[in-house]
Amino acid sequence: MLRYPTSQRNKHRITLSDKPGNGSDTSILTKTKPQTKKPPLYKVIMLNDDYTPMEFVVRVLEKYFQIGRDAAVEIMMTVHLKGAAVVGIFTYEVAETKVAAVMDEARRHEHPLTCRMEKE
Ligand code: TYC
Repeated sequence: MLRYPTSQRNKHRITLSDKPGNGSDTSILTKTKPQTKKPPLYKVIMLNDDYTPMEFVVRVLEKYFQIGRDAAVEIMMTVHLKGAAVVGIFTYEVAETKVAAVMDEARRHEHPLTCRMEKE
């Protein structure tokens, strides 16, 4: 059995013996790992279609993803030629908001433009 040296033992143990009405030495083992958990990330993926105008896609990329004109044209062309491209990586709520905004803008202009989110 692997044991910590006496000085390290019970380092992460919180004793509740001073709790009123509790004369026992009840204790809780806490996590040793530092709490630096990163949130899960989601890719936002733009999909190609045959009808959405190229200029509309470029404008959407500029407006909702803060992508500059040249990069937006490049990403749009990647989608057009390859069928799809990742346009950004975000936390769940941000990705969900961007997908909804793009889909809504497309719907309002009656374009079939679609984008999805996918867990990294
Ligand atoms: N394929 C479209 C066209 O030829 C352009 C396009 C690009 C559409 C990217 C969607 O996500 C897209 N007009």
